[in-house]
Amino acid sequence: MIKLHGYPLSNYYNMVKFALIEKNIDFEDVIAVPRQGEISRNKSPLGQIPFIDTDQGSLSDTMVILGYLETIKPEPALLPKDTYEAAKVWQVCKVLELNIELQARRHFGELFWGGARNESAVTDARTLLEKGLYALSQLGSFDPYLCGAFSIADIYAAHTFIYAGPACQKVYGWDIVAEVKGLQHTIDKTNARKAGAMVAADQKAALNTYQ
Ligand SMILES: N[C@@H](CCC(=O)N[C@@H](CS)C(=O)NCC(=O)O)C(=O)O
Repeated sequence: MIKLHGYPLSNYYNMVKFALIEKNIDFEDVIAVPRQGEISRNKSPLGQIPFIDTDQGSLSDTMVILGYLETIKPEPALLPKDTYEAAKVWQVCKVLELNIELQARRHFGELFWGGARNESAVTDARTLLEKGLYALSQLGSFDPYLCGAFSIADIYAAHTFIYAGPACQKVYGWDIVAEVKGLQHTIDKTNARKAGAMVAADQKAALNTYQ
């Protein structure tokens, strides 16, 4: 059985958990908190969560894990059957990762731990965020989900904007979700799914435990 390592305040961990639940894949949850030095570098070479144990060994990086899960259990599908349409879902995920999540993450210290503003990130992160939001507007159909049918892109988006939104609000006074027409609606639909509610409940319960 797959073991999922991480903890429910991690948005990346929550993406993988969401997919495992959606795909009805049995898994064992193993709590691992990076700041508590609990990450095996043999299993997760960058020392990051999430990572999974499979029968063949460990795997880390959320997008890699999501692709792996889709391959080992194609149904219920979280990717379009059409190869090109599936590639477009991955393209959206890359934009979310590189231009939204990683840029907003540069402000997480201020958002979560009251750290000083990351002044060197303020301008260049914003430029990349603007590009990312434009790309999402271009790539998404938002009808009814980000890329049409519910997909990995929706899981990625919901658990990117969950922290990226408040971070940009705090630093820039900027509502980045509102910049992309239809995005809030698809995030709400994603969070309203059974898996979304389960992940959110665990995240809420963890708030008191891990901060
Ligand atoms: N590229 C990784 C990023 C995962 C990541 O940044 N995880 C955070 C927790 S949300 C972490 O492990 N941080 C500790 C560290 O980077 O040392 C992925 O897609 O899974």
